[in-house]
Amino acid sequence: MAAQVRFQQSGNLGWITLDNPPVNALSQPLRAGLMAALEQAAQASGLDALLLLGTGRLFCAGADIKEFSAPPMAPALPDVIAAVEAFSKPVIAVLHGSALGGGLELALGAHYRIATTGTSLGLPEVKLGLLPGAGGTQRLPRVVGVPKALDMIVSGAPITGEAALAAGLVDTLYEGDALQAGTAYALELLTQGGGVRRTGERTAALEGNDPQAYFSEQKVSVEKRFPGLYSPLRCVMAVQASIRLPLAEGLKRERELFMECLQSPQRAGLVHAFFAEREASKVPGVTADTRPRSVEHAAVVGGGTMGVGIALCFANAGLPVKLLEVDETALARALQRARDTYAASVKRGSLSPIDMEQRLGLIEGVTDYAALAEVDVVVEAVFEDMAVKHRVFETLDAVCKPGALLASNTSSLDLNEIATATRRPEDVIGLHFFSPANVMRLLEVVRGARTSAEALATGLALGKRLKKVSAVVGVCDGFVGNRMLFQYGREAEFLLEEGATPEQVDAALRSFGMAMGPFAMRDLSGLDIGMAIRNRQRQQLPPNYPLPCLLDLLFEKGMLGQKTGCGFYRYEAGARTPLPNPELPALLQAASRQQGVERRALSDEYILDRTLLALVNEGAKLLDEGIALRASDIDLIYLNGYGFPAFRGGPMFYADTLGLGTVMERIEAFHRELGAWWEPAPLLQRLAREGGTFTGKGASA
Ligand code: T1G
Repeated sequence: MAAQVRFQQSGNLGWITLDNPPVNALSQPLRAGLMAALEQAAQASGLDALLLLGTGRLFCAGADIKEFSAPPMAPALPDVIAAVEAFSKPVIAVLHGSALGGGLELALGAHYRIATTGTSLGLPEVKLGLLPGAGGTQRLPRVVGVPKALDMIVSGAPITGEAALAAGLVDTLYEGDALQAGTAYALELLTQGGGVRRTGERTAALEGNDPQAYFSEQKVSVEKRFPGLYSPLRCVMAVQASIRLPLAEGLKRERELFMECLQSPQRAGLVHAFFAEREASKVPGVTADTRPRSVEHAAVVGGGTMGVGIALCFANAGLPVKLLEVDETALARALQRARDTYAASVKRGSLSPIDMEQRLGLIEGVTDYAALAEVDVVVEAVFEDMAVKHRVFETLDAVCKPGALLASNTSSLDLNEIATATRRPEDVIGLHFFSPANVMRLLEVVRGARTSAEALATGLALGKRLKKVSAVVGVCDGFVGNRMLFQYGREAEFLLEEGATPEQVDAALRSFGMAMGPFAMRDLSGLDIGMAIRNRQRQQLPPNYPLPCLLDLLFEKGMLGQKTGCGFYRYEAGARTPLPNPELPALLQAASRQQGVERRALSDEYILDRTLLALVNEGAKLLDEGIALRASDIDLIYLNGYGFPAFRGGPMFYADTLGLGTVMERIEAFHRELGAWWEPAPLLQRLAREGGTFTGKGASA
């Protein structure tokens, strides 16, 4: 349905309604409609007050993000908001659901604001690599004061209606119908002689602070909180203008800074990440008519680190969950782990003791499979061994009710093989959580060859309920995330045998924006895990696919990473800070000799290409094989499960910003130099030849 804006009047009261499903985004037609409706209202006779309302489930989600890569189209949102503020009669914004970004800026142009308790009010532009570009950095400080405004703008975090009332951002809270509440408020306002109250005529307060010193501190703090990010600092600079300049000048300064952010490649990456998260929920074969099954009771088989983490996910979502272990001793250990995990959150202040007990009350320890007979979903999280998983699924198949979703948390074993242990392969799915499962947002939903659309829809709905970011993947060794990680980790290790040090490789990737370098990450997860995978690969790989030998040398010395105090790095007892491992230089030399490689100096750029393009090439192969549905799903997986910097958009988006012709040249050079591992993916070859991109966005995205 086309976007539309309606002006209506009853007696001395008028109201303008935004109607642009699904979120009343302020697209060009909606902005033009608003200007026309304001003109109508100005001409209306006998009008004493004007309401602004949004149809549907929320007031307004802000500017239309889809318009950012197109040239700006009049009327610009700041001009629309200026027209609202200049209106000759009191304008009241009646908020519900969400008032975000330009939606809240529109409400700030109104003279009064009322909201329901649960309304979410925020300026999340910084999460898109932007800053509020329609007056938010100038008007919000004038309403709630500089410190509160700065906190909201730099964090991008929304506040509730109640918090907004306390901050003075809304004038009152209401319940029930927005139009009725707005009408009642307007009539009461007029009775009390309330008139226009223009935000722009107020001053931004910074009580008791020396502005120069305050903003200098804020800039330092923001640089520390958001290293490498472009827009947070500009948010501070824009808010600073609100106390130095009158509104008109401040808006000009805001616009300059907004345009700088809009042109930044970081905005392109972050906007891509925003849409990637929403695109991932669109899965072939799963339509709006595919009804997910109801999930009210869950179970987890296996009370190890992952099993307990998964059980906490269910408890955190308010779902009762049975946690099954083999015997009382193992069960007691698992339940204690759950309690300790929550206790750590209470200690940090992120969970109340009452909530802790309430959530623990949802976790019931059991040792008999019969207790799982009525649950709606079971997640198996036992040892990564096919025989063990077969036994578990045979038992679940015998015990669980028809229609129960039987999920495996396996990180790389063949889900189709696991499904053969049951008579209901259509109900078998993979739910690959990432450790720690109760913290990491990513969930790979693994679609088996015979997984039904309904089971898949149920898995996706469950992921949303657990507040996970889900991506559907096909069955292969390592699915999407880990299969790409194998390539990345192997290349990083080869670089150590060719001349680099762990410190250099990790620093290069951290400066690129990775949350953690590959060697610090492997010390954290434990080198024994990598060794088990390496041994399996050795048995499977043809001879022209060489493997590094350094890991074996470390493993032979019992250097398994943090768990033994020493791996690629050394760790003081009880500490996690990576320190140089004094024995490593000799091991690097030994590995180079064993591989017959002459050590040489490697540049950071070379290190980045060897590691990041290994991700890109494997991602392209996963797309070729249909294991990943779309490039943005791969990006979503890497942003939410592997610490890839969101402002880069993800490995596939990053490749697009380099240009696939350039990427192809570099990979072909590696192929010539390094052999079979660097065979360019067919999709990459085709796109590079055709001048295409993985994500449909080029460098100028
Ligand atoms: N523009 C365009 N499309 C949007 C949109 C937006 N602002 N917000 C949501 N959508 C689409 C989304 O892609 C999805 O599409 C559908 O709406 C439902 O969204 C000048 C420059 C409001 C909390 O950052 O946070 O204002 O997949 O699945 O879970 O200063 O949407 O159906 O095709 O997320 O109920 C600032 C972004 C913009 C808010 C609702 N505003 N949106 O969540 O639904 S920049 C934001 C959200 C700006 C000004 C600046 C959420 C939501 P599809 P959904 P939801």
